[in-house]
Amino acid sequence: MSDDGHISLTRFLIEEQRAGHVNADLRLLVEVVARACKRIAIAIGKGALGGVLGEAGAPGETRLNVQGEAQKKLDVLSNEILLEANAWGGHLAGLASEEMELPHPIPDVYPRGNYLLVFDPLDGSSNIDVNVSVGTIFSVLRCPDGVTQPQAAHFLQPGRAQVAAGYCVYGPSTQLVLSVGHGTHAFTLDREVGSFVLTTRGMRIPEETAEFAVNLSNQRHWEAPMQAYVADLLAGKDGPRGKDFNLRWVASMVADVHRILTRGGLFAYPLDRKCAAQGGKLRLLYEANPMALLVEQAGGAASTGRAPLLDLAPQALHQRVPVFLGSRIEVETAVAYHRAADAAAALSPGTAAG
Ligand code: P6P
Repeated sequence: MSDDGHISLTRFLIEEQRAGHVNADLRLLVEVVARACKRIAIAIGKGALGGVLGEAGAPGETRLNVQGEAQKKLDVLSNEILLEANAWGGHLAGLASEEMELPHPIPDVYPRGNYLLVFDPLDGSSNIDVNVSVGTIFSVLRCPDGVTQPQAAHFLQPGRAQVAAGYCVYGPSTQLVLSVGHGTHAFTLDREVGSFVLTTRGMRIPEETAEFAVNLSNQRHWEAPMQAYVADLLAGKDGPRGKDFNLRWVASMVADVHRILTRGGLFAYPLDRKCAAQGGKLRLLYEANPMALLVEQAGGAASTGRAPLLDLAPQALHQRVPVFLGSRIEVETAVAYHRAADAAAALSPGTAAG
């Protein structure tokens, strides 16, 4: 412990290595990602003074990323920072990013390691120009033995195969939330020293909650069980739930999930008619899976509404899925609405489940 009683991320990871929870390469990988997040935090913190706000590309031109979403300058910069930081360390066999259609190889001049890193370099970037919290989300997988040029298929591993996951939330404080499979822990950036300091060892999500996060403007597009579930939340203490619920929606997954990891709640981005054809809105490999690991490691639950998220076998690098995660009992309640609707539909074929 340092003289001010703080445990740095470096010390925490060394202790995790002594405990056999990580090896030297994975420890280095997490430290490299954390260092990249510090650089991203500095760029974001400059705001308009750093010339990094607004759309990427020439004035008046809207540049779309592989998702078909308008790309911000900070999306591009954050992606470049993470690619450069992870190129030379010898800990990775390959990387994949929300901002790139295909996996990014480690340059031949550098040694390769045994891990795959997949990330959303700046999630919620539509919030940047209005100064709302955004974040970087990352997930670490093992590269299959003998693979030195990983292709997309090598990243298609279920969320339970993750060896580490985390996010960095760029908010009033910059916090790194990390799991290496032994609990979920929060570190706050000490800007004066320039290092992440352990501020919550073992985050725990309350099993029950009176708070939910959903984009209510999509309500008319939801499946019937989701409409029924939320209608009962909104009915409050006079309805079947017998208590009032608060609604919070930042529209930045990292900010909403951080609130839930800190004080409980339910986060939902369900299927709706607008995104059903794509399988959902949020991406499985670099949004849903890392968040699901962090939440489960904090005693919460994470589901598609019908099955545990971490059990899904990914079919594509940028696959989208419906997401329900947070307080365990509330997630189970939402899942129960979906399963009851599916069971009723199975008994009377020809009527839609939702
Ligand atoms: P909507 C941000 O674009 C994001 O991917 C998540 O961070 C966030 O939870 C969601 O989309 C917000 O979606 O439809 O409310 O704008």
